[in-house]
Amino acid sequence: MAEHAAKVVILGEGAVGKTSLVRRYVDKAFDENYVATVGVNTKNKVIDDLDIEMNLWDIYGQKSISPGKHSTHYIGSEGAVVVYDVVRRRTFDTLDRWIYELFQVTGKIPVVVLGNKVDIIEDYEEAYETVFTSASLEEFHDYMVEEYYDRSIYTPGTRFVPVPFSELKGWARRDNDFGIKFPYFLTSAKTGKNVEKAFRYLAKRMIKNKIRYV
Ligand SMILES: Nc1nc2c(ncn2[C@@H]2O[C@H](COP(=O)(O)OP(=O)(O)O)[C@@H](O)[C@H]2O)c(=O)[nH]1
Ligand SMILES: [Mg+2]
Repeated sequence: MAEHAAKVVILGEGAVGKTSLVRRYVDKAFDENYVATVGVNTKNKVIDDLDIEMNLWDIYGQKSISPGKHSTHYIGSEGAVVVYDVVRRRTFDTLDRWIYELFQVTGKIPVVVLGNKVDIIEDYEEAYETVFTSASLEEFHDYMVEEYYDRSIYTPGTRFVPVPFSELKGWARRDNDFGIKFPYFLTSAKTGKNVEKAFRYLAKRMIKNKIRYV
């Protein structure tokens, strides 16, 4: 038995990669096929050297947030991973609402914010030998439609608008509704980039938080 045990909820809009991030972290695997989560899946992960067992609650993604719908699943959470999709701005714009809904139930608890699917941007930059921030929005959108509409990861009609890193930084440092500096990571469940690091960071914050209140 680990010394610490903590419930962690994974939040964010549908198809941002919540299930994939947990799968990458716990099972070291990735699947490009999108299967919407039904109900809630939980997985345990022990970090031996931190002596903590995290009980990860992967809550079903849906098209958009509807207040109160998830609240019962938040009860008892000691930390949260809040995820958006770096190529769909809409999923970034609702971060405040997800966190607000969470904090209503749990009070302020440690949160890490993940801008997921950063591999898509890296692939784009490699293909065009440019940075996506210098691409026109139309060019980026056309690229995404060309590359991704025939895969199951996005439904046809999806609007692709990338979120610049500077905006994530600005939101996490000051432009959020909570007056909190949120730690943030750009991740890829596909390549594994920063996934381990992000969960580990959250684990450390939760341990600190617990010790403070014991
Ligand atoms: N390229 C890429 N695709 C991803 C990544 N994470 C998730 N996906 C894909 O995005 C879709 C939705 O992922 P899923 O984990 O089911 O999202 P959830 O609804 O938030 O649980 C699936 O097709 C995944 O394969 C990522 O980091 N990179
Ligand atoms: Mg899911």
